[in-house]
Amino acid sequence: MTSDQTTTSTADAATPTADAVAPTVGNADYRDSGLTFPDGFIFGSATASYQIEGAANEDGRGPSIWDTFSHTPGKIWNGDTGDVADDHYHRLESDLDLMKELGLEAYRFSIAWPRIQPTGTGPANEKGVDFYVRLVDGLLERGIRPIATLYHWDLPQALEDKGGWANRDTAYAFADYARIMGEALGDKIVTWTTLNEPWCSAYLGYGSGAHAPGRMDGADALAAVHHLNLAHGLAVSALKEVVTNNPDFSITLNLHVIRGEGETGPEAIRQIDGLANRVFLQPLLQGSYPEDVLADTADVTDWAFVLPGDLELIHQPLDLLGVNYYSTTLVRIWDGISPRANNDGHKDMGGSPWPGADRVEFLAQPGPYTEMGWNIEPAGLEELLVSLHDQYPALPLMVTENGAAFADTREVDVAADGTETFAVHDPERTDYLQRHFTAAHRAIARGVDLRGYQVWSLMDNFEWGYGYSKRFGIVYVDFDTFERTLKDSAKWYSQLIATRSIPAVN
Ligand code: IFM
Repeated sequence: MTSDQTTTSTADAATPTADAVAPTVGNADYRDSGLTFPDGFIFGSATASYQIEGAANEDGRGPSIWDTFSHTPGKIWNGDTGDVADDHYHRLESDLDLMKELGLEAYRFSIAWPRIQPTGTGPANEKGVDFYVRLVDGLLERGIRPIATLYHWDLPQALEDKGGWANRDTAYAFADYARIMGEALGDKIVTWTTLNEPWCSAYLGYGSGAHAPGRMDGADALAAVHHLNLAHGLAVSALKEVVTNNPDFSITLNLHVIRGEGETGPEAIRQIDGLANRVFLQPLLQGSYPEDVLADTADVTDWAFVLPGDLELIHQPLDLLGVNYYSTTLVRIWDGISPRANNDGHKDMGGSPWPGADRVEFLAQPGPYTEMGWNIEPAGLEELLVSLHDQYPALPLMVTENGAAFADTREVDVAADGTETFAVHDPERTDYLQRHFTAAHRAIARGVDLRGYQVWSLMDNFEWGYGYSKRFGIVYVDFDTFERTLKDSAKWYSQLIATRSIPAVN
């Protein structure tokens, strides 16, 4: 396999992956306009509770691992926290109006578990539940489809104190919480997502230490992988017992599109594909763990936390798979001579997010890059969607996150009549979105059952370890006044939604 051959990251280890998908055609070709999306394709935007809500100590909300982590010196850029974030909790009605103004057909939000159960177990906090009832009712009144995620990383701190996701009990607590939310919102939610990006929860939270709770232990990270998978299965079962409206049940994964360099590329791809992709896809969709991952990680853990019957619990029928895509990954096996790059696109806090794959080296990739330093590669999205469809043809897909951070600034535009308005000119983000919507359209043209696309993110927000320094929103937030301003990319997206056709970029 040569360095310019590519593979998508989702194939079964037993299947040769390198040529599963036609080689990419490059970024330059991903700038079409005029492509029309099929009827029923759902255009929306996404956020997450800790990143936007604020009101961290209000109405009975308990502390989450992100409250603890963000208040720990040295963990977050500039010492930022989610205490206030976008103040969305207090601006719910005007934010809902903004979504309506944009023409969103769906809104993907997450529910803060510690608002519902302040210590992670026990009865529901009615004020917390009420916030999400108001949110969902507000969406439905405006004709916007609610896509609810139960867990986007804000674990109640009290559960972390008992071991967090490395403790099996957390999976059962999660199912109880899912049941509470199913009872509260069950006839109103059309798509339930159990977990957002369990890769991040497990490996960044318990392996590298870049995310809350900031632990650095490979065995704990792998235990967390399993308990998150188990939590998903138990939560789907719990929801099915209580909801009445036949919704879609889903999970969202940040699957890695992995390319290999040189002769060792295929082996490095196999290892990272196993840890990043197959360790989730295979139990969820086939009811087993990949044998090669168990072997690769045998020095880290014996996987004794997988109990008889667990895989049947995990392997629940899925109606939809959520796909979050931003960039690609380039790997090879470290030859022991060049300095090892530990940069896999996330903050380096000292631990490894790749237990058992110590010899895999992550290489810099050709640009252009977003403000995160992530390479812009729309071909990767098409490859990923096509590859998933090839492997799981009956499984509908949705892009549940895609977007980009750029260094936006708000300006005052003066019209011919002297009227002054705020504006944010973000041509790089519009260009990024145009290329990735084109990639999604191409995937549909190649037969992929792609049901929709949720742009990350509706508004600038708390970008985890990077605090407020990275702006992913299509809506600009002034973090002093909390005033919202539509960026040019938001206006472009509105036009796309209104016409269902990719607009040209001016
Ligand atoms: O902001 C995050 C989001 O919470 C999860 N997916 C990736 C985004 C950008 O880093």
